[in-house]
Amino acid sequence: MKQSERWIKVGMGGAMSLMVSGVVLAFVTGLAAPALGGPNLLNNPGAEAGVAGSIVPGWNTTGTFEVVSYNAGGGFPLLTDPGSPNRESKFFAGGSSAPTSTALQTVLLGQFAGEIDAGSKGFTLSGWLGGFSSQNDHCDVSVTFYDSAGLAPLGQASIGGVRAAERGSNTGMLLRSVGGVVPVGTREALVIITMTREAGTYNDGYADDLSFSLGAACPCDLNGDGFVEDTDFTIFVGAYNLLDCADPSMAPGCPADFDGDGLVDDADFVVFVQAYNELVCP
Ligand SMILES: [Ca+2]
Ligand SMILES: [Ca+2]
Ligand SMILES: [Ca+2]
Ligand SMILES: [Ca+2]
Repeated sequence: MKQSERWIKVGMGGAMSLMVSGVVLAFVTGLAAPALGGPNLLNNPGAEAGVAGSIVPGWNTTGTFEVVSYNAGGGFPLLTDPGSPNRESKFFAGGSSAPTSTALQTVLLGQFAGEIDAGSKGFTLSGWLGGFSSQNDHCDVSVTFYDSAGLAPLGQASIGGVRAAERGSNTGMLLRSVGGVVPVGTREALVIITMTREAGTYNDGYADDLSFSLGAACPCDLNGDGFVEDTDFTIFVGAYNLLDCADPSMAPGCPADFDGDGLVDDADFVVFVQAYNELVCP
């Protein structure tokens, strides 16, 4: 990346906050937050395991939930249709006939108990969701947090609702994302994909490249005072100027690399700006 392509010009002094505000106006809409922090905890998140039309490894399914190959014909999504850049060869679909098809997977979170109970663990649920042409068949994905007994729901978040109007009546999938703080007491998370048929006989709720990951509850609060403000921005700019997490001058753990790709770059700046705009940590 050329330095001239980077957004922040270090050393602007008092102009920094103003510039951040301008970027908020320009970029805060239309960008889904990337998964922050840790790895994707889902098994078979992109439908690549197993065989198309057969059982779906990693997920317990109901209805006619199935895996379909891109370019399968019959109006199914093409490899060139809107969707995940990392889609590989298969996606999830609602299947041949059921008006509602589901797939669920439980993620055990006991290894994170300490941070969860301190209220310092955040989560991100994301996925590419969509449907067929002008039909309103769609996909919703929810995560519900449970205690150690697996009985009492402690909280829930969901993404979905990518109906025809949101797709411009085109076949394909759009990225949706939601995040928050993992409720205190959580020991497992139940992720449910729900495909809903609105038209025709085939349930054309589609999904690919789902992700459920945990990270810091407020990763952009780089000095840990509960707010994302100018002090954090100064720290961020220092890391942005170094760019590479491998730089010996970078803070240990490279905390400003919010999307975990090994660089502190414009993608991280977008994440920072969103948090800066909200100011107070969740
Ligand atoms: Ca896939
Ligand atoms: Ca349909
Ligand atoms: Ca702060
Ligand atoms: Ca990064």
